[in-house]
Amino acid sequence: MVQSRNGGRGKAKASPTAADKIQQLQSYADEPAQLLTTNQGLQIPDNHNSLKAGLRGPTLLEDFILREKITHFDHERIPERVVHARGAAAHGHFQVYKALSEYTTAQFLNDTEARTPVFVRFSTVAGSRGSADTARDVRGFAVKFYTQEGNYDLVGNNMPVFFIQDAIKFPDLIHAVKPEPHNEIPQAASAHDTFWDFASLMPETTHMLMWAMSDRALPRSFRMMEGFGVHTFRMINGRGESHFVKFHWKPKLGMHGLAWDEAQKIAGKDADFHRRDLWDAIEKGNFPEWELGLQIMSEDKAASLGFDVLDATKLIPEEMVPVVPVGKLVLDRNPDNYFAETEQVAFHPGHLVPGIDFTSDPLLQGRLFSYTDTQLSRLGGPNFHEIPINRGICPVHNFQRDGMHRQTIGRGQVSYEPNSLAAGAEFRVDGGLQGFHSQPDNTVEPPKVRRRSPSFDDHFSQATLFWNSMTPAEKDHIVAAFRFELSKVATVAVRQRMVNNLAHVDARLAKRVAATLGIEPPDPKAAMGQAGFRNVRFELPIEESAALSMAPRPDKAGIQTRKVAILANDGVDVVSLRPVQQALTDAGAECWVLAPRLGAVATSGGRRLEVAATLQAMPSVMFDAVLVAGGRESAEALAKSGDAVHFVLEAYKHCKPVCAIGDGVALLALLGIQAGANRDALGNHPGVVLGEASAEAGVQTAQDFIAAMQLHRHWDRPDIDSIPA
Ligand code: HDD
Repeated sequence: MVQSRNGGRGKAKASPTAADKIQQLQSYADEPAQLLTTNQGLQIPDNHNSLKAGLRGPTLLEDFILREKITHFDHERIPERVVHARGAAAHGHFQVYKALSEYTTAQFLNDTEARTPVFVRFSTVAGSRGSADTARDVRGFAVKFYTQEGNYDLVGNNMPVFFIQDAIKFPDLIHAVKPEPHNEIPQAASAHDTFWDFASLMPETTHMLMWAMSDRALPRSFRMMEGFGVHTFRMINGRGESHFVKFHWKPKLGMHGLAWDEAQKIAGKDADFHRRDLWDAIEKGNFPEWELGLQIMSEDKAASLGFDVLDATKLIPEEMVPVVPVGKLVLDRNPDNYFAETEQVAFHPGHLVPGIDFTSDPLLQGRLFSYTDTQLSRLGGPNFHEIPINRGICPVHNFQRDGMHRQTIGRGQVSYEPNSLAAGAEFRVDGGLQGFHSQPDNTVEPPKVRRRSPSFDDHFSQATLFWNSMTPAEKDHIVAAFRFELSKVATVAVRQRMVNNLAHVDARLAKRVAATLGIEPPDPKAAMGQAGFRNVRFELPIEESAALSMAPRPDKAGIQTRKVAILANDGVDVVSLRPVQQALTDAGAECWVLAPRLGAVATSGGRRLEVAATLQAMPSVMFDAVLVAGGRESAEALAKSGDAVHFVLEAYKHCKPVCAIGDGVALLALLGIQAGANRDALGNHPGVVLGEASAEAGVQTAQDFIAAMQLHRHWDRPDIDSIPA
């Protein structure tokens, strides 16, 4: 007897391809353009009228067509994920550059020919399924590899550390950050009393709080953020040798963030901002890519780092153990159906393949229980692995049976092992398998204890490392974020306790945060008196780590897929605009002509320039850069339009590259952008490009604008608070 979770659909092959998974999924897809039927296959005669006792009479209970339809509708919701409820996902593949046999037996990390199919789901953590994408939050980065040896899930985040050290605190953490239980306010926001109450009483959260208050919590796009496995895992090679490993995903498009004011506005203007961005990029063939990087170290090396690698509030600085690129992840296909795929996909850090193993990290250990458990209530029973998106593409055989929604038809008399009655189809156990539980030191130290290891006691040194690694602009953003969040905390004592803790990260940080909160200056000694506070700092050999900063650097990928708004009105000069627009398009940017109305605007040469969207429908927060086209009449009309003025000022305030051509420059001057204020020490306006109104000047204007766009944002723009937008 052979039970297969492939359900007879698709055979296991030596090296599965992305096509295998697609084929498997498509065998479940419905056929288009068919006659409507009931679930029993009966053709539906009329889908507009229920069966009634007379034309104006009551509906009859016997109308089983009505009842079936309504009943199904009544039950079409399932519980949303208790965390990470809001997400977006895509299919793709992973390919390793070079066999990693020195470290792992995992087939998908050894076969350089294999394009392992993957399904990747990105998410926010705190908000519910209908919340906005751009909330200040951690982002989930969960990857399911459908390997020939079974499914492997790398269930990570876009930050390399976590708030807590032991899974037993996870329900408390999540209850504190979720909307408060008495009034269910606020949605998808940590800026409220219960979160900061908990955080301030749990100093182990401090390092992660620094990340959560940084621009990492406001990604410009899922495509432009890093991912991390967070925990230290193990890799086991063919000789049974174990190495510790940390997983990193490095985005091809570089790392970029939004301004906080911008993120909040996007939440209202386009709550699906990240979801749409991922979907559109894939539809247009701009397939997002990440490199998988590994920090691999021997257990001796790990023991010499000076902190405990089993503590998930610690990262391993890249200066101490370099990240080695080992393979590439490409997302190239959108799901066919959100519910069937993105909603029903079930990840689990314990879905491992031989050659990759977990460690005793107490946060990870708790996760190993939680994920299967949560699927039972979310997906309605123990057979969620049979849902198409969760099925492996290798055969599955075992004697588990029955349960809600079981689909596999187990054949024969036998559902136990060992047996002698299965007539040649008995399932065997391969005693030669390497990997799980085979690592050399898989022993436990007696006695049982319910205590934290003293090696987990340092809660501040890596928070300080993070702070020290930030640029001045990044530090400003972190201070502003703490101020914003804590200003929403009504309880003064919570605000005070939090800045007292921050004084142990950096005295200036704490002082700056405290300055606008109506509280006493930070008192580090008061923090030390609190329960749970450990006055311990382990020595780190470095004071800063460049890899922690998101400081703008010109991207290798240039300006691909960046969105540029071109503001125009009747009288626009397309002669000077065209070469710039062409160069931007050639460099991979998307140009949108915006005007106060749809259709077209009249050019100064008497032609038509097609308009892509109105200024009102696509406000500045939807774009990465702004170009004010030339043409006197156009520039004057834009200057009179409150929407256009606000558009440019807002983009400028959000530190986006701004370019003006010819008469468009006058608009910038009018807004004060070209006047005395907001200049840097060299007298320049960072990221502002002024172009002359001629076709010849276009090449230079485009070059300068592209260079400004490669930096993505000009966070060092001076006096930005003075901009009224
Ligand atoms: Fe978790 C979902 C990532 C700690 C319990 N988690 C979930 C998802 C991601 C993470 C990306 C969404 C997966 C998806 O898209 O379906 N979680 C993390 C990371 C953690 C972490 C990186 C720390 C390093 N999680 C964590 C702990 C617990 C959980 C300590 C419980 C003890 N997480 C869950 C869960 C979820 C989940 C309740 C909700 C939905 C699901 O699992 O499938 O089991």
